[in-house]
Amino acid sequence: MAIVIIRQDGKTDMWKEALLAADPNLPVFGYHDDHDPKGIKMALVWKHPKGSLANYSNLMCIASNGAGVDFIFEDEDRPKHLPITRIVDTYLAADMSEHVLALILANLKHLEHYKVDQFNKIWKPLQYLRIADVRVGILGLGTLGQVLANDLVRFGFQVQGWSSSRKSVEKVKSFAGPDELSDFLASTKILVCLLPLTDRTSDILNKELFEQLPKGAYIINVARGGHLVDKDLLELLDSGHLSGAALDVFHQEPLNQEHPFWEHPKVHMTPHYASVSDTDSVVPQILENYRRLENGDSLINLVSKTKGY
Ligand code: OXD
Repeated sequence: MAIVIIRQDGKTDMWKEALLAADPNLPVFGYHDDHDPKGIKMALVWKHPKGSLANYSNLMCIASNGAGVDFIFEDEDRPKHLPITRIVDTYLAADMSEHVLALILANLKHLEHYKVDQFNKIWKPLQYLRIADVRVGILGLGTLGQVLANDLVRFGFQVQGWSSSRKSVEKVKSFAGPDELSDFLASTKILVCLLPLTDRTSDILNKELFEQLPKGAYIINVARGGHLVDKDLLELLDSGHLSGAALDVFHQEPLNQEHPFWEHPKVHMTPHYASVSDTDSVVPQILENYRRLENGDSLINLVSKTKGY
C-alpha cells in the first residue's frame, strides 16, 4: 500500500519530503519515480496530467492536494467510482481571508491608483470610502467564505453572502439560490468570488451578473479562472460600470503574455497565490486519510460527487 504524488508544478519533492518528515517509513513516490502502480492506494494530486490516474488499477482514493477539486472532475479518464478528498485547512482559509482583506483595504484607499500616479508624478487626492459604509458580498459561503465573512465583520464591514443553500453566520446576511441572486448583487459594492468551480458556477461572473451590481462595484476573483468571462469583465470595466477588478486566478495559468489583463489599468493581478497549502499544517490530514484507508475506516474531508465540491 503506497501513495503517489502527481503534480506538474515542480513541488512533488517538497510534498514527498514533508510526508516523509512526518513518517519516515511512509511508502510515497513521485509520479516519475520508479514505482509499482499496482501498490498505489492513494493518489495525492494537484492539476495532474489528465488520464494519469488510469494507470493505477488498485487505487482507493483520489486526494486533492488543495482546497479545490475542479481539476479532478475535469479529468474524464479518472476512475469515477473512487472517493475524492480535499484539503480543509485553517491556514488556507486564514491566508485567503488576509489576501482579500488586503485587496479591499487597498481598493478603499486607492493604493493601486496612487502607485500609478506616483510613477507619473501626479499629485491628486481622491475621495475614499469608510469601512462602515461598504457592503461586501461574498459569492460562496463555504469554509473559506465564512472565515472571510467573520473577519470582514470584525473589521466593521457590512457583509452578505450568497450560496446554494442558506447559511447562518453571525451578522452576515445570507442569500440563497438563484431567486435571491439579484437582490444580493443589487446591494453589493465589493463582490468577492469564493465559489467552487462546478458546471453550475462556471462562467457565473458574466455580463448579466455584473450589470446587476451597482455602478462602480469592484470585483475580486480568488476562486477559479473558469468562473469569469474575461471579455465581459473587460467590457464592463471599459464602460465604467465596474470600477476595477483584482484577479488571482485565470483560465490559463500562467496567463499568456498577450492577454489584455496584463496592461489593463483597472485590473490588479496576482499569480494564484492568495492562499497556498502549507505542508506542516496539511500533511497530518493526508496521513490521517492514508491510515483510514489502511484500516478501512471512512475518510475525512470527502467531496460530494453530486455537488462537485
Ligand atoms: C486550492 C488553490 O484550491 O490553491 O487549494 O486554488
